[in-house]
Amino acid sequence: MILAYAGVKYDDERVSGDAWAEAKTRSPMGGAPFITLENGKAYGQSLAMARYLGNVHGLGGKNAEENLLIDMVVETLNIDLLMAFMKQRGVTDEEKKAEIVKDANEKGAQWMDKLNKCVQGTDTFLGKPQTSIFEIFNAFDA
Ligand SMILES: N[C@@H](CCC(=O)N[C@@H](CS)C(=O)NCC(=O)O)C(=O)O
Repeated sequence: MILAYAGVKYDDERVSGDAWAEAKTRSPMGGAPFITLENGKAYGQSLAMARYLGNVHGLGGKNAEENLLIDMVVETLNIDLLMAFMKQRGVTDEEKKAEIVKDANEKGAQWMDKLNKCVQGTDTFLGKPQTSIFEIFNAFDA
């Protein structure tokens, strides 16, 4: 999405089955996603890749404090919120599962509200003043 947003040419390799078994051997951590740069070196970890591509294509913060704010938002959504929903993995009791989802939704709403307050008045996100976290999250989730 970062490369598409930045208008950069890239190969989007989507694999499954035997093709994934082969691609896995090229992944530095053995998982997906991973990126192979023009110099042939491959790197993994989605957030590290996003941070790198954001910095390379002018979507990073303008200074260390802006990067701190960006990382705070990204880690809240992509680690804490994701983990809250992931807790339902392997849970077979439907009632317990519903409880986990309810808890994750409640936490998510609280965190979104807090993050929205933190970005008000900043122009850090996609260069737009006061762009709502909800807009960004919804755009990436679409
Ligand atoms: N923290 C890593 C997680 C990577 C990960 O768990 N990838 C899974 C898919 S979501 C994977 O490659 N599973 C298949 C495998 O390990 O063979 C990231 O954000 O990139």
